[in-house]
Amino acid sequence: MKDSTTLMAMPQAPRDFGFWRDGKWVRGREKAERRSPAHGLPVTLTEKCTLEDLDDTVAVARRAFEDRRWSGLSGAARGTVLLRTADLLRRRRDEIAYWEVLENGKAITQARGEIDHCIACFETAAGAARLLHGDSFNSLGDALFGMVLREPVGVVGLITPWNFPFLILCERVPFILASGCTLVVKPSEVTSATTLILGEILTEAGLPDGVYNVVTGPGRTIGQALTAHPDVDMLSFTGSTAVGRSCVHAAADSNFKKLGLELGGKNPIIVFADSDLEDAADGAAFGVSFNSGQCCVSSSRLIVERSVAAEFEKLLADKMKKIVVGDPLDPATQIGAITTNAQFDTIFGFIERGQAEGATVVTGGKVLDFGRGQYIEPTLFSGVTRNMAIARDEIFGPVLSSFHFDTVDEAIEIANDTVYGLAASLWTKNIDKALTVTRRVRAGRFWVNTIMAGGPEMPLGGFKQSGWGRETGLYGVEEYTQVKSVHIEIGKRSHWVS
Ligand code: TXE
Repeated sequence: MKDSTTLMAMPQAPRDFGFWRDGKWVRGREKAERRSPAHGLPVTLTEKCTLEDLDDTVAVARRAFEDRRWSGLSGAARGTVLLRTADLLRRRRDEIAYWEVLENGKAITQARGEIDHCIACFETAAGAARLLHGDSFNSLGDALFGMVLREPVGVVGLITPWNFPFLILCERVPFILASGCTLVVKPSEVTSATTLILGEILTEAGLPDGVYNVVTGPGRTIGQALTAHPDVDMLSFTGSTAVGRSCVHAAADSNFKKLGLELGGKNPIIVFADSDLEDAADGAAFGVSFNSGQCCVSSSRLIVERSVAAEFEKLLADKMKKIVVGDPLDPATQIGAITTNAQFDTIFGFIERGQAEGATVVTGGKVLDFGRGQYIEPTLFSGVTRNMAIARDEIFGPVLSSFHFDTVDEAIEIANDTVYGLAASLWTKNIDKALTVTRRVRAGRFWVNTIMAGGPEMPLGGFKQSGWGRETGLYGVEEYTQVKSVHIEIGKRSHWVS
């Protein structure tokens, strides 16, 4: 780790945030302190909202929806606010990236790249707001005409996690706003800063008060109450599969609110012998280590053709050893700290369990001690069997388990041997294999000869226990709409009662 004087400075004192309601800051509740996971120092203070705060905030979002101050505008007018937001984000890019790093522990260069992606989300959604449309049926006979309207679903509750606090927010908020909905957002209690800053920015961009609101506080109180709230029309949740399941129960027990869920993954990266092995090794090193592996689409299972397995694992291990782990405020750092103590214990627990169950560490496996913060080396396991915990469970850390195959069918069978279906990556120069595997592996996002590529034009979301619904692109706007069928009679009615 470099001398701290060569790095960006830490804040003198923790930044003190209110929560964001009806276009202004609200303060005065008990405070929660967040310490930087990379430095161990306090960086932010946020409000612990009460259940009454939540009710009041949902009521604000409800009023803003019912009086049509936002949904009543044209798509073009909504798009203009989203484009202005993109401009303001561009101006405040470095500031937002800085707070993201301090609360999350991710590398500063990565965080800046994420803000660029967020800007692109707002720009894409601005266009989508203008393009959103329904359908018509001119095929119902001369006496009847049919229209299908898309209407905003209403008040949306949005619960986001700590791994990509701003990116996951921006893969949803602009698309929800494009649809005409209003929002109550509950960010993770450890990474709330940038979600709150977005409130200020949206208001400056001209978003009417009460359309975007943020409550802060623990998931098990405020988050849980939002999932069960009878006046929330739709809940979008990104986080653990266990809490996702509790959202389904809460929706059923309250008002059958519509749900969007993005949950865990156990994502395969399949490498055929005919691929460019150097490219594939680089892709795998990136896929497992990016954001310290705390990514729902991180590569977690390497499935490599047996004839090249030894050569490939060596290439990959050499790459993984060269990844620069360190202080996230250092621009040279590629991966920073593990975001929470609990996640650090989870990841290290899996590394110990993998060894205890008989797998072999090819590289990594150790905690990196820089005197402060919590860091884990990118880790590759070989000799993994399919019943081991590291083969089946989401680790959510920089840990990759290697499996070997002999045939295309076997590669597909191993890839599908999971309850999850979020993402998959495939490396081959053979078009037949590429298309066959893409068609038969059950995952919501697929990358061929690349990994974690793409932009907000394309939809994202999971198959199987990885979730329900899709975010981003026109799909991501439609997700937050309801479809209404309108039947219009033409001419004189043929009477039922004579
Ligand atoms: O997630 P939680 P945690 C996975 C990953 C990780 C595990 C646990 O495997 O190791 O989940 O992480 C809010 N009702 N992912 O415990 O608890 C919470 O405040 C309503 C994958 O941090 O699911 C936060 O805002 N909300 C994932 C959000 O849920 C509740 C990203 C996520 O926290 C709640 C994160 C409740 N009862 C973790 N309890 C991905 N898909 O990217 C908590 N929350």
